[in-house]
Formats: sequence, structure tokens, C-alpha cells
Amino acid sequence: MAFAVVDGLMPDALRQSRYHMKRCFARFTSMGTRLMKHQHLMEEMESVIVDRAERAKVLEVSLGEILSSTQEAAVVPPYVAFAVRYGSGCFDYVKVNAEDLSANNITATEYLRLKEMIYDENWSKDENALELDFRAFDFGIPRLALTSSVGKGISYISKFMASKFIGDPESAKPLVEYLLTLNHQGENLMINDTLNTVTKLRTALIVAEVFLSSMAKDTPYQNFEQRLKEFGFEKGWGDTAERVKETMRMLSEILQAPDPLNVESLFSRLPVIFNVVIFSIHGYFGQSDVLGLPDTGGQVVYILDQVKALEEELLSRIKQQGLNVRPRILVVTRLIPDAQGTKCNQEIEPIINAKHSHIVRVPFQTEKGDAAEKVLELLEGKPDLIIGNYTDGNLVASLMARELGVTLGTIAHALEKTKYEDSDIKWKEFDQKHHFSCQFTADLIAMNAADFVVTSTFQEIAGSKTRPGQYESHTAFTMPGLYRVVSGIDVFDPKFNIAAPGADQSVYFPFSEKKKRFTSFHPAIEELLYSKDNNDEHIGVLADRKKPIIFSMSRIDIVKNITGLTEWYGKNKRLRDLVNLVIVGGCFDPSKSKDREEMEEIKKMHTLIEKYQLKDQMRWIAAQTDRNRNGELYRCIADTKGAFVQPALYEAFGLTVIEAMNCGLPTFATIQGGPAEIIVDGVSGFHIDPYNGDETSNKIADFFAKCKKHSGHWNRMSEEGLRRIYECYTWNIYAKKVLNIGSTYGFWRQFKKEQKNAKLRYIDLFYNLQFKKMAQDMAIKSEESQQIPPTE
Ligand code: UDP
Ligand code: LCN
Repeated sequence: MAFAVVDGLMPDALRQSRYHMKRCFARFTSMGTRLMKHQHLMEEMESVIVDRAERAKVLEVSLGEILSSTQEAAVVPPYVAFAVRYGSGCFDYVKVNAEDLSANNITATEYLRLKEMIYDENWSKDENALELDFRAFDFGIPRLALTSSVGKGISYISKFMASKFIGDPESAKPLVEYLLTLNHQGENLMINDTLNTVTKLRTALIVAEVFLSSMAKDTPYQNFEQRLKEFGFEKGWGDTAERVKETMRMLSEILQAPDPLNVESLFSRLPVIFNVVIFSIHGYFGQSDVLGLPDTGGQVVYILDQVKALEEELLSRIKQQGLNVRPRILVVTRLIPDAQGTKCNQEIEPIINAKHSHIVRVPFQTEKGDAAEKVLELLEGKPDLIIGNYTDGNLVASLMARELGVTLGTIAHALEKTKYEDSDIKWKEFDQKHHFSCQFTADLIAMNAADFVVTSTFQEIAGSKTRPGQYESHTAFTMPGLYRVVSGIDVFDPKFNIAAPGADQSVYFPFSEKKKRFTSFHPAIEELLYSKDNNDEHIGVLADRKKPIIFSMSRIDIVKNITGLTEWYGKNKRLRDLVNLVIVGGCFDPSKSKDREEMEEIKKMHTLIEKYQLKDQMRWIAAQTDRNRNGELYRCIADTKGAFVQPALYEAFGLTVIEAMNCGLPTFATIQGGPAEIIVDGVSGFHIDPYNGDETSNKIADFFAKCKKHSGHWNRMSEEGLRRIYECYTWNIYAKKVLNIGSTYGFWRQFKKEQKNAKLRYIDLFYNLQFKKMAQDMAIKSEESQQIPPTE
């Protein structure tokens, strides 16, 4: 594929439309060095080839193919270098000489150096500039080839492992050695030293199976524990004779003729994970009164729900393994001494609705604040799995996992790099405010150190046809003056796994489950939606309460685009005649907001309400923190036969989409980001284009018009939404996947020890020589800037 672009298509293209191309390239280079984006290239090409038919010809034949796949081009006259993204995670770099139209494939380094010429010519020529290539350490690691396999790492790892176990009997030796290491607080699990070869284990398994066949299926493990011990088996195989026999059969089959399904199933049963540490260190991490405080959106919900689901699944697995062990999950976060009335200054807080899980707050800012010591003390030993969240949490998690030698998973549903255009090449402009130099360095360290990466969607890894994924944007990039990354992460690495979150189904359940409904909230919700007064909690009145409600709930920031939804509604008379609009989020007084962006959005909301005279058709309710009441609110909206609308300009995943669908509310959600995968358009909900308000508001209006005509349409959509949730988006599915992944990759990292160690050594260097210094400088700079008295 790589060379097809240049050796085939490009020279051809150049020959065929030489005249037009020359003019295009002359135009591209006419303004000197610059970086051009896809849109920009297309516009300039259109202005050069004015004739539509001519343009279509050129576009169809050749140049179009390159231009339409080009993400950006570095123009350094007489050259134009294209970064051509011919598929998710697949880039080619092509350099064209604008004068004679000669074209060559170039390497990522060459492309990035040309790009650097635009911003920092001296540095781009510096032969000693730091260049990073993490892929160089991926020797021996299988690389996926198909885009359709991206994010399904665990299935492929199981296949690779199965293929490695094939051959002479001793090829499965690493598996036996691994089983020998399994223990809980020093007590052997699964097998003991007497079964230290494949042959011995195989024979013992056959004998044990015969022995177990004579027993009633439900015979408890304790009844035959002693006998199995004599064969060399320890606890962990199962709680009944049947379960033990099944697990033994899986292993026997793997030792006889390995197949990936048995490998995957075996690892889902092994007693490997009991104690988990999850890092979430930025923002206020608490269970109440934190919503609306800095950095506390869906992430806190995501982690708390996740902990409960993981604990439940751990308890069920441990029971099925026949063990009597108490699992522990610690969410480690930072202690905030001045906690503004929240519990974020409390060192340990039990997690509500969990039995063995706690939030642990460590004062990250003091010299003494060593999280590792605290974790070891509380768990009375090492954790079995460490999971990081977001840039800072992932970095700390990677350091602790390195220190303790524990399996590491990282998660970051939203990475910083793609939030701002050209955040890498223009990093110096942003650094004082956003510290991108440290952020991107931390991200590179954590994602490369991770044994596995959990993402909520495919697009998070490898994007869509038009938009590169968040991880993908770390493939190759450069920060002139700092370092150049020729291979930062590979989206085809089997470490990537998609495990989408769910919504707490004791809170978000279908409106039709009448007996479970939280009816005690109904008077308050009635007041919230329909009372006639305007106050601090709500403004606007729904004059015609017979109409269904379209509902949205989020923080009020630009990217959530609540103002967009308000405007689409305001403009579309047909939609306004069909439904009312209810928004939950933010507050009404911009001066009460601490966030400049939110202030602007709040002001804009008021302007739109005024401009489109929405006071009788729209209710704006301030941010709501009671999730039980919110769950009932979604259901009350469903009672009106309404819909949920998620209008974001970009949404990494979108928990509200899942919450609404769980409540049986038909949902319209942005095509930009995760919701595009959650919903199958027209089947389990609808996609909307936030950049095309008219089309979107008409799509919503069409739905309600159809519901008026066909009474079953609304119910069908509601049921299909629920079906989609139950099939793919529950916390139970998530917990099972994450624990299977943790267990499988725990073995995989041992299996690939040499490669892993080499990479970790490289990461150590990068951390010690680069990151530490940058972080120190950043801390000094921010201290200094705090000391400078403000100027007028
Ligand atoms: N939420 C809430 N009250 C509000 C706004 C939002 O409880 O006024 C909750 C919402 O129910 C969801 C979370 O905050 O659980 C937002 O998560 P999402 O993934 O939609 O967006 P994020 O804020 O993480 O970007
Ligand atoms: C961060 C986001 O931006 C949301 O899209 C997610 O739903 C949330 O985290 C929880 O994963």
C-alpha cells in the first residue's frame, strides 16, 4: 500500500493532469512556507481549477485521491510534502517538487523535518535533535494488519499465545511456569511444585479428570480438596466438582492442541486478580457535591460505577474459583486540603454501594506523599492490577506499576492532543497555559508502558474516515525545540482493547418498569419541569404541556454545544410546534461561573432565548447533582414520549447517551465521536450532525411527525435503544472484559519479558532525562508566575 501512492498513482496523476497540477502546486507554494490542512488544500485547488467539469476530472482521476486523503501538507518551496492518511492509522508521506512535479515517498522523519522548517528552521536542521521511536522496541510483538481488528487485542493475543503453545510438548512450558507463580498472599494456587513440567501436568490433569467424573457435579471443592492436593493441584480451579473439571478440561485441551477460545476462557477463570488500584488524580474525586467542580464530569461517574461493577465481578469470580478471598479496590486520588465543603480532604472514604472498595486520598503535593507506600500498607501487599485514568493518572499508574512490577492498564477517553489544532507543532504557544510539553510526554510514557489500553470506542483509537483517532494522533508528531516522535504509538498494537462503559442500571432503568420507578421524586420533577415560576433552579415555562419533550443534559461548555441545540430548536418552527425543549446544565448567572468559556455560553443561552422568543416553549434547568432524581427525570421525559438529544461538536464517549437509552428514551446523538458507535443510525437511535443544524432539527422533527402518525414508532425506537444497550453497553460486560484483559495481559507481559524490559528501559530514560526536568521547570515557572504581581 505504502508505495502505491507514489510509484503508481502519483506519477500517473502528474502526467495526466500536468497542466492543472502545475498551477495547483504553484498556488500552494506561492505564499512561502506554511502548513496547509485538508480543507485548505481543497479550497485552493478549487480556486485554481474553476471549471467544475475539469475539476471533477482531475479529482476523480488522481490528484483528488491524494488530496482527499491528505490530512495536512507542509509547504516548503519548492516542495509540498503530504501526510496522506489512506486508512485509520495508515500514513504515507509524499514529497512533490512543485517545479518539475517529481514525487517521492519520504519517511516520517523527513516529513516531520519539513514541517519543522515552517516553525523552527534551526531546530529542524539540528542533527542532534531528540528523535523518539517506540516501535523500535516492538520486536517479537505481533502487529495486527486489519483495521477491523484494531481494539480487539485480547482475541488476537489469545490466538498468538495458542500458536506459541503448539509444537513440542515443552512449548507450553511458559504457561506451566506462570501457573506455578500464582498465589494469594503466599499461598499457592492452581498447582504446586510437583507439577513443574508440561508432561507431569498433563498426566495429572488426566488422572484428576477421571477422579472428578465419579463425583456428583455439585460436590463442593472442600470435599475433594485433599485428594486433588495429592495429585499436585491447589485451590483456584473451581467451587464444585463440575467447575473444577471444566477448567481442567480447558487446560488439558490447550496442552493437547491449543486453540484461542480455550486460551481466552482459561484466562478468564484463572485466579489472578484480587486487588486493583485505580488512579484518578486530577480534579475533585468524591461521591457527592463534586459535580460542577473543576474536572468532575463523567470521569468520576465512570470510575465509581466501574469500581462497583469490577467488585461485583471479582466477588462472583472468586466464589466460582472456590476461594475465600476478599477483593480490594482502591481508587487513589489526591487529597485536597481546602476541599470546599466536599470530602476531598478525607484520607479514606468507603465507596457507596460497594463492600470492599475505597477512595484513598494521598497528598501528592508533599514530599512525604508516597502513594506506593500507602497502597502497600492498605492492601497488605502488592496490587494485582493497576489502572490509570487520564494523562496524570496514567503517568502515576505507570510509575507505580514499574516500581512494583505489576500489570498496567491505562484509560483516557479524552486525550489532550487532539483538543487543539496543531497543539504539537505550536506547543510553545500553548505551553504556559496547558503544559502540553509535559502532557504529551506523560501520555507517550504511559501508553507505551501500558500492558494494555482500554478505550470506550474504536474511534478513540483509530478515528473515523475523516478524523484521526486520539491515540492515532500520537503516531508521528513533532514539537520543535523539544523532540520529534517518529513512532509514538501504533494503533495496530494488540494492546488496544475496546471496553465501553455502561450506566448504573439501578439508577437508569426503563420508564416502563413501573414498579421500580422512583415515584417519590415525581412532585419535585413536576415542579422542575412545569411550575410557572422562574427562579435559581429553572427559567422558561412549558406553556403547552401536552407536547413531548426533547431533553439534553450536560456541562455548559462550547464543545457540548447546548447553545447549538437551542438555536436549532429556535429556528425550526415545525420542531417547535411538535415538541418542547428542556435543558439541564450550568447556571443562569454568568458571574457565578468560574469558567470563562462557561460564562460565554451562559450569556449566549440568554441571547438565544431572547432572540427566538423561547420563554414559553423551553425550560432551562440548572445543573442537577442527584443522580437518582436524574434517572427519574429521564424516565419522566420518556413518559411524555419525548427524546434525548446529545448535540456535542465532539464527544469522546457520552455517558448521557447511555443513560437516556437505558431509560428507554429514543436518542439523537452527535456523529462526532463515541455516540456514532453507540447508536446504529435509524435502528437504535439517530445520528445527528452538529455542524448541520437545519438537517438535524428536521431529522428530529421528522421523527416526532412520524410518531404522531404511527403510534408504534416511538415504542419501537425505545425498545431498539434498550436492546442495543443490553447487547453492548452494560457495566457487567465491561467488568468481565476488563478482568479478562487484565488476566490475559498479565501472562502476556511475562511471556514477552525481554521485549517489555527493553521498552521499559527506553521509557525510563525518557522519563528521567526528559520528563522530570520538564516537570520541574514547569513547576518553577508556575510558582514564579504566581509571585509576579499582576500588571494593569
Ligand atoms: N450530569 C449530571 N448533572 C448535570 C450534567 C451532567 O449529573 O447537570 C452527569 C450525567 O448524567 C453524566 C455525566 O454527568 O453521568 C456527564 O458525562 P458525559 O460522559 O456525558 O460527559 P462529560 O461531562 O464527562 O464530558
Ligand atoms: C470523558 C468524556 O469526554 C466523555 O465523553 C465520557 O463519556 C466520559 O469521560 C466518561 O468516560
